[in-house]
Amino acid sequence: MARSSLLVYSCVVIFVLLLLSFAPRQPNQPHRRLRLRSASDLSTTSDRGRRSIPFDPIIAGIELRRDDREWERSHYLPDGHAPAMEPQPEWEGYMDAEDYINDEARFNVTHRIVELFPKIDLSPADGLLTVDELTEWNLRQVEQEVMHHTQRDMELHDKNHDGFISFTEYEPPIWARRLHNENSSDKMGWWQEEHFNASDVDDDGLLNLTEFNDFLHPADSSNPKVIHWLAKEEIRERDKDKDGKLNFQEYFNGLFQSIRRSDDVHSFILESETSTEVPAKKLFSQLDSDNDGYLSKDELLPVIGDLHPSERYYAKQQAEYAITEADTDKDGHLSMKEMIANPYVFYSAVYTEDNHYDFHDEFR
Ligand SMILES: *[C@@H]1O[C@H](CO)[C@@H](O)[C@H](O)[C@H]1NC(C)=O
Ligand SMILES: *[C@@H]1O[C@H](CO)[C@@H](O)[C@H](O)[C@H]1NC(C)=O
Ligand SMILES: *[C@@H]1O[C@H](CO)[C@@H](O)[C@H](O)[C@H]1NC(C)=O
Ligand SMILES: *[C@@H]1O[C@H](CO)[C@@H](O)[C@H](O)[C@H]1NC(C)=O
Ligand SMILES: [Ca+2]
Ligand SMILES: [Ca+2]
Ligand SMILES: [Ca+2]
Repeated sequence: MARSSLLVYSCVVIFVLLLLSFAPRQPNQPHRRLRLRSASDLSTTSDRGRRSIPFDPIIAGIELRRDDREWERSHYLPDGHAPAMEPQPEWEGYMDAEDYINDEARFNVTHRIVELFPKIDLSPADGLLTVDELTEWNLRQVEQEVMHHTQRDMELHDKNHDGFISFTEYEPPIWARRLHNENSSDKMGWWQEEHFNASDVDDDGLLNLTEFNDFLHPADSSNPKVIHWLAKEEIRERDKDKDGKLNFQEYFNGLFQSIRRSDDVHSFILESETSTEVPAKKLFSQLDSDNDGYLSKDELLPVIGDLHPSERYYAKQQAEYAITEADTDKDGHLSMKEMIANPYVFYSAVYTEDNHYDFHDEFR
C-alpha cells in the first residue's frame, strides 16, 4: 500500500518536472513584490550585524500591527483589554498588508518618497540628504519600534498594572535566571539589582516606561548611571585578578578584540600595522588617561559605544549603505531624483521569476 502510493507519487513528480522543463520560459521579466520584514527581523540583529530598520512609517506600522496580533495570540493578557482569543488564520492581516503595499494604486513608492523626503531633509533643508539626516531619520524610526516592544514587555512584567516595574516584579529571562543561580564568582550582572538600580534614574525604586527601556537597552540610554553600569560590567567580566581595574593582559584578552570590530575605531588603528599588539598598546595608552597602567571604569567610557553598538550605530550603518547604493552621481548626498530612481534600496522587495521566489533583501 505504502509502496504503491510512493510509486504514484514519484510518477506525478516526474510528470510535473517534465511539464515544467518543456514549459515555455518567459523572457527575463522579474516581478518585484514589496515585502514586510518577518517578525524575527523586527527584534533581532542579522548575522552580519546589520539591523534592518524600517524606512517608511506606513510599512513599519503595518509590521507592528501584524506583530502585535501574533504577540497577543501567544501571551495571555489577564485584564479586561485582552484581545479576542478565537484562533485566527495565519495569513490574516499579513497577506492583507502585503497586498496593500503592493497595490500600486494605493501604495506608490514614488509618491511615498516624494512625501517623506522633506521630513528627512531637515538640516539643512537643501534638497539633498546627508548621512547625518538619514541617520537621524532611521534612528527615529527604530526608536519608535523599540519603544513599542518595550511597552509590550512592560505589560508582561507589570504584574500589578500600575505602569511601573519594581525589582521584585521583574523576572529575568530564563537563560539569565540559570546563570544567576550558579554560584560562580563571575555571575552575570545583567538583570540583577544593580542593573535595575542604575536604570532607575530618579531613585524611586520603580521603573517607568523610559527607565524600563533603558534597562532593556542600556547601550541606547542617555542616563549616565546606565552607561557607568555598563562600563563596570565590562571590568567585572574581564577582571581576572579582581583588583577592580583592567591591566594590559585583561584588556588585551577579549576587550580589545571587541573594540577592534567596530568600524569607527578601526579607522584610527592604522591598517599598515600587522601586529595587533602595537595598536592594542596605542589604544590602551590613549584610554589610560591617568597613566597608572590600568583601565578604570571611567577610562572605559569612551569605548562603551564600540563594545555595545547602539541603535544609532545601526542607523548610521544603514544610512551609509543607502547612500552607497543610491548616490548615482557620487556627490555623497541623495537627491529626491536619486531616491526615486532607486526605491528598492529603501523598500525591501522580493523578485519573482518563473515561479521561483528569489529572496532579495536589500538590508541583509
Ligand atoms: C507611481 O506614480 C508615478 C507618478 O504619479 C507614476 O508615474 C508611476 O507609474 C506610479 N507607479 C506605479 C508603479 O504605479
Ligand atoms: C555552589 O556552592 C555550593 C556550596 O558552596 C557547592 O557545593 C556547589 O557545588 C556550588 N555550585 C556550583 C554550580 O558551583
Ligand atoms: C538598589 O536600590 C535600593 C533602594 O532603592 C537598595 O535598597 C538596594 O540595596 C540597591 N541594590 C543594589 C544592588 O545596589
Ligand atoms: C520616567 O521618569 C523619568 C524620571 O522621573 C522621567 O524623566 C521620564 O519622563 C519618565 N517617563 C515617562 C514615560 O513617564
Ligand atoms: Ca524610577
Ligand atoms: Ca588608568
Ligand atoms: Ca548624490
